[in-house]
Amino acid sequence: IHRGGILYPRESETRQVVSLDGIWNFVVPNTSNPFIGFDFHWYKKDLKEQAVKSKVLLMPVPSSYNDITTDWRIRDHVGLVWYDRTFFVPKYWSEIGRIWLRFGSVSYASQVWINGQLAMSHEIGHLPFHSEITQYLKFGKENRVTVACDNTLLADTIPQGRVEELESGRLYQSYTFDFFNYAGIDRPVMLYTTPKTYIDDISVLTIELQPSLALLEYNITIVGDANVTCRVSLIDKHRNVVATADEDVYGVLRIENPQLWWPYLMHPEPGYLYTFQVELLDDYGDLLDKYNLPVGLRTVTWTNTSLLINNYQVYLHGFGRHEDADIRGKGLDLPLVVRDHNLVKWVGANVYRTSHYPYAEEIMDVADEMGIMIIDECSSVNTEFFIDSLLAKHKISLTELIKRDKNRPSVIMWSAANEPRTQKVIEHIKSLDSSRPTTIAEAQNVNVVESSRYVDIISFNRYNGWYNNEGNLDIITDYVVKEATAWHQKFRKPVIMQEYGGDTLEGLHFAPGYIWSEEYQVELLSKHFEAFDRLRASGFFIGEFIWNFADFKTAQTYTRVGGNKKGIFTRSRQPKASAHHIRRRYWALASEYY
Ligand code: BDP
Repeated sequence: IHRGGILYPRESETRQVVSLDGIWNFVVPNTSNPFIGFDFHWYKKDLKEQAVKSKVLLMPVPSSYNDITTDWRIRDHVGLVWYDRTFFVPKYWSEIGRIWLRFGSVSYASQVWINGQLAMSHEIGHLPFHSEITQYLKFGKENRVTVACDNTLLADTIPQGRVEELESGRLYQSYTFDFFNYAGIDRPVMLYTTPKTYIDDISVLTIELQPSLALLEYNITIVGDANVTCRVSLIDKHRNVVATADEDVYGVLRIENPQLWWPYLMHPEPGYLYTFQVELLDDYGDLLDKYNLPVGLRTVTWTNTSLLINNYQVYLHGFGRHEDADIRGKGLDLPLVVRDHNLVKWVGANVYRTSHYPYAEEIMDVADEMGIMIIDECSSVNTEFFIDSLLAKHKISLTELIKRDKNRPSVIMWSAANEPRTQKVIEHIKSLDSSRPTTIAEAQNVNVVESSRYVDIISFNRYNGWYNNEGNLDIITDYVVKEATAWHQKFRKPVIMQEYGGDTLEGLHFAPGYIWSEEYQVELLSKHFEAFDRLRASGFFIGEFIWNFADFKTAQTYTRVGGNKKGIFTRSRQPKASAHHIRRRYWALASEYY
């Protein structure tokens, strides 16, 4: 596996990108021998040639495979599945340098063969991986890519789970996290080219903002010929070059009268992006490689009572979310991505947390562009204990996440999730990026938690009027005020209510509000709003996040009717009464900025 940068494949004068998305062949091995694909080297020939024909299904990529068929055995499958497809590589590609294959994510452990040769493997879901595959390709001919994907979750996988054998002999995956364990090739697959000497990674950071000046620090990694000139330029929306440098792979650009990246609702033109253009030139001044990275100029700073973007205090009002939809599960779906962000804007939210794993890069692109702030969470949820191998993997997942998202202006905070040995994880984040604050969504009581000692911002999740005191709306306001205050007093840090809410079946009405009805959800939210207003007056409370943006699918349990229904939008992204209610509040909060 390639250990360098993980830049998103972008076309340029020197790079070509070809999508391998589409309908792939898909086989679920017979339960009598789950390893049959390895025993019989399924990667050496087309799946259609190997497996019984009726077993080869059509599987869209990107998509989770679970809800595509009508077979519950595929929905609840535990273990390996196989994918393949063929593709052509033009003859002239043999002259142009390097060919790469990149998966936006495969959930979870995966191995990839090109023409029968193992080309790469990767373990953690929700994160991209790529490798150079030039040496495995047949140029000017048909090629085959085969993927084996294993969704088994164990004590040392991320996330964790347990596999039991039922009396029927079937394997059953249990897990404690509250979202369906979707699996498969769930994000885009891209074939792309780079020259032999290429731009491997870019890091940018706004290091200073003065009234009419911004300083942007950059660091570029080049692989290949060391004798190249690296020229960088910052280009604005009107294609004007506003700053350039051509001395080194490291430097600081000075941008006069910069247009800053502002969060949505804080500026008439939020989400302003420049293009950070990197060019590699040879001795004759000829272009070898070129990469265009969208960047936003903005700073994030924090104190023990506040969070500041571009030196302005922000109040965060948004959601916890999921990548989840009917049929495609966690598969990337661009219409849904844009619809979701339009709803985020409609409701007047300025932030969301990527609970409980890193979201697709295409989603993050939309947030960057619209000025929606993101608390970027790594895939560690409900971690019950830490064995060394799990800690090592948790660090790998954070490294991969930060490498992927470090340049995104939308990412204003890293969330390391919940677990006991937090200190090591937070130290690891700080060693990779100290420019953003860290947090952890704490579900435990303030008196038993020590992990928040290490983070910069306290986040707590609490279900008053739901898991605690169900039906008793009148206790909510005081409980929330007391608890948030206790967190601040114990750790002297800014505090966010990172999750609160209640399940609501759309169309269920009761007056007065009764648990599960739309009225109850509205009242439950109102009681929290009262608490938040009191807390805001005390100065350390910096954000409110409703759980959840939309209804989502979970494992089958008797507490979930068709999934978790705490959304203010239904799973098909239509508003419940609560959405209209929140909209009034969020827009009123936003009016304070202007
Ligand atoms: C929280 C979890 C979240 C669940 C939520 C709930 O962080 O994943 O979906 O509870 O039960 O504690 O709705």
